[in-house]
Amino acid sequence: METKQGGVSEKANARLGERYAGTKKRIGIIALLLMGAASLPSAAQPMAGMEAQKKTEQASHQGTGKVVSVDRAKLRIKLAHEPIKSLGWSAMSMDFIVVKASLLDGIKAGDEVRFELKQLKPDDLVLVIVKIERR
Ligand SMILES: [Cu+2]
Repeated sequence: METKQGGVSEKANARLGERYAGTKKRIGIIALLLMGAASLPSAAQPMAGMEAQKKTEQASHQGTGKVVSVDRAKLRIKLAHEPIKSLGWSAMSMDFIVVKASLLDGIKAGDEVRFELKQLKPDDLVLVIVKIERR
């Protein structure tokens, strides 16, 4: 039992050593990357700022598709949408919620539409339609 445990811990130590060596290597790479970033032309800096700002906003996604059915009272619309790359969604038919009934004014089954999906709250998993128009 004791010898077995000793063997295990020796192995664990060896593994820890490997991992430490790996970490050192990674730190070296990170340092090189940071040096690279520091030497980037200053024109790239506003872009980095914009990217950071984007993350604090709620994500918005554009889609296109065909209206299958509309349920104004329930704020629902069923769309056969085309792939939405920004979400990694393939084409499918599905129900969406619209933020307000007036968005559905003049929208009926069979219409070809373009729409915008948005999270209402940052941690919301549900994306709702905030804009929809015939195309
Ligand atoms: Cu879908």
